[in-house]
Order: sequence, then structure tokens, then C-alpha cells
Amino acid sequence: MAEEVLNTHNASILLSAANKSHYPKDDLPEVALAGRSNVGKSSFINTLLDRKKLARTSSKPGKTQLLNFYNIDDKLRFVDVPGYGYAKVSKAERAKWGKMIEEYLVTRDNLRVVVSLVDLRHEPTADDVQMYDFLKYYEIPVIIVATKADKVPRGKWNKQEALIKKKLNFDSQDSFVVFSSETKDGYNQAWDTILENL
Ligand SMILES: Nc1nc2c(ncn2[C@@H]2O[C@H](COP(=O)(O)OP(=O)(O)OP(=O)(O)O)[C@@H](O)[C@H]2O)c(=O)[nH]1
Ligand SMILES: [Mg+2]
Repeated sequence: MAEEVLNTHNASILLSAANKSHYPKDDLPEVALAGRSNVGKSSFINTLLDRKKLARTSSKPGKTQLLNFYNIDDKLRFVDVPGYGYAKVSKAERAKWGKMIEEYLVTRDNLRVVVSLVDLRHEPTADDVQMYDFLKYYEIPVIIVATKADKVPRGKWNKQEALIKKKLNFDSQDSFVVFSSETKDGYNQAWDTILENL
């Protein structure tokens, strides 16, 4: 249980960063949240920290535009990464986004694991596959979290999980968590898997 090793309620936004020069300068472990815009990254953070509005969520995609660093009990940080696959951005913005994400994922020594969120209801998008391939290529530890499980009947969870794994060419060494920010299904498994990676 996460609560035994850290006070998950002692959490706050630390800073927002557009590039390396703004990142926190210490060696606390970091867990980054990646995924399509609107998939539920910010909601995942709020759920794991039992807070309704710490990370800003929105039904409008593209809410999170910088790397947002959250301090958790001075022991670890969550890094909320802007979502990909949002149609209404220019080519230039997309390129800027790509540079920002890549700089963080590839050069950040503090990074221990990326929680890569996909939607349990759907087959992963081409961008989802690309993100997973990218993380595997750079040998960055990854946890796949399939969220919005409350929108899928329980009897279909296994089928959806298999479909997602197939499309991603999922590495059986990686962890896969079925999750819902609505019902908190997967809460313990998500925390346990994250803590194993620190
Ligand atoms: N039913 C359901 N809705 C969810 C879940 N997680 C997130 N949502 C909803 O999905 C929408 C987007 O959630 P966010 O957490 O803001 O998504 P995000 O990935 O942070 O989006 P960006 O910041 O735009 O990249 C919101 O309306 C959330 O309430 C879930 O597990 N179940
Ligand atoms: Mg967000």
C-alpha cells in the first residue's frame, strides 16, 4: 500500500516547465504521465492523490500544455505531460510539443518510469503505438494504464486488454493496469506498480 511509504495527501503543484532549464534541480524520482489528449492523465494523478482538482482536468482536450511537476510528500514527483493527438494544433505547435516531450523523456535522469495511458474502450491509436515504441526504443520503463474502465462492462475487460496488448505489440515484461478514475478500480495496482519502479 502506497500509504505505508508516503503521505499521498501531502501533494502540491511544484512548477510548470517548458524546457530543461526549468526542471527541478535535485534527484527525487519522477513518474511521467503520457497519453493522448483527453485520455485521463490529469484525472489519474488526482485519483492517485485522492484530490479532486490538484491536476487540472477538462472535457476539452489540450488543457495541459507544459510539463507540470507535482511534489508528493517530498519523496517523488508526478510529471503531467501534455497529451498528443489533439487535432486542433498547428504543425509548428506540434513540433514544439515533440521537442519538449522528447527532451524530458530522453535526457531526464530523475525519470524512473512512464505511465502510458490508453483508453480501455478503444484500440490504441497510431500515436499510442508510437509512444510505446519510443519508450521501448530508449529503454525507458513503462506501465500501460488502460483507463475509463467504468465505461466498459467488466465482462469485456479481458477482451479489451488483449486487443490493446496485441496492437501495441506489448512486452510481457511490462505491467498493464486496468484503471478508472471514476470508480478507482486499479488504484492499488497502479500505486504498487509505480512504487516497484522507483
Ligand atoms: N468515465 C471516466 N471519465 C474519465 C476518466 N478519466 C478521465 N475522465 C474524463 O475525461 C476527460 C479528460 O480527462 P483529463 O484527465 O483532463 O485528460 P488529460 O489526459 O489530462 O487531457 P489533456 O490534459 O488534454 O492531455 C475529463 O472529462 C475527465 O473527467 C475515467 O476513468 N472514467
Ligand atoms: Mg491533462
